Amino acid sequence: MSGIKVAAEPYVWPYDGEVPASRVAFIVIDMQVDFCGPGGYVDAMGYDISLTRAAIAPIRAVLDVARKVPGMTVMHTREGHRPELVDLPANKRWRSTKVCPGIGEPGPAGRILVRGERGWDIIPELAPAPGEIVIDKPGKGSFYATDLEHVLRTVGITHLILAGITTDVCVHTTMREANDRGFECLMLTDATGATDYQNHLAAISMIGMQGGVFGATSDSTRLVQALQPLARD
Ligand code: C5J
Repeated sequence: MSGIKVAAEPYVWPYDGEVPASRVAFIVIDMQVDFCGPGGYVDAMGYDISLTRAAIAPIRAVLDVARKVPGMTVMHTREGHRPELVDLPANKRWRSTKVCPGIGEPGPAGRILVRGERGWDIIPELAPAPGEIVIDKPGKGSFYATDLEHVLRTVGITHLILAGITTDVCVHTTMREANDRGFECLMLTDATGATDYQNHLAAISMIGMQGGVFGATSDSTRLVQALQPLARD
């Protein structure tokens, strides 16, 4: 086998047969302290961070092999705002204060979702390797107000494999944005996680509708199996 082909639902991914690794990006979304670390935003809001932390080991397993596949791109995203909060829409700010602490306010890991603060950092276990692309975004989707699409098209990426948190918010929004732009998407169900497990399951179920309305879903084990024959030490 010379390309990537993954057992998935509701179809073997991708739709167009085997895709060369050089046209595939593995995108790890928002694995930041604020979303899965102790003292981060999600923790401060009172959610159970074991649900978002469940994605860490599966992502790590994929990273270990994806980094050895010649030509495959690994990318990371971070949600966060400028320290002056000039890119924080008033409605997002207002809503966040309903479940305190609000975005921009001090929390145990620094100002919530503010660029440069400890909580905004990607967790050390999944830190970007030298040369991996990091996209900073002010919203939930990774395409909005970023150069992600420009970078993907410039590098020649046509297929995206999505992991990270949270399944129902930033991962789903990014998958929908990517799908509308013609990128062929695969989301990994065990390498994602939500603050509410039922929402995680619902987000997976939505992808499978209409023959794969946003793409397909698989898991880290099946992706690693598909990548291993292409990996080089
Ligand atoms: C959220 C995200 N859930 N990364 N952000 O607010 O999904």
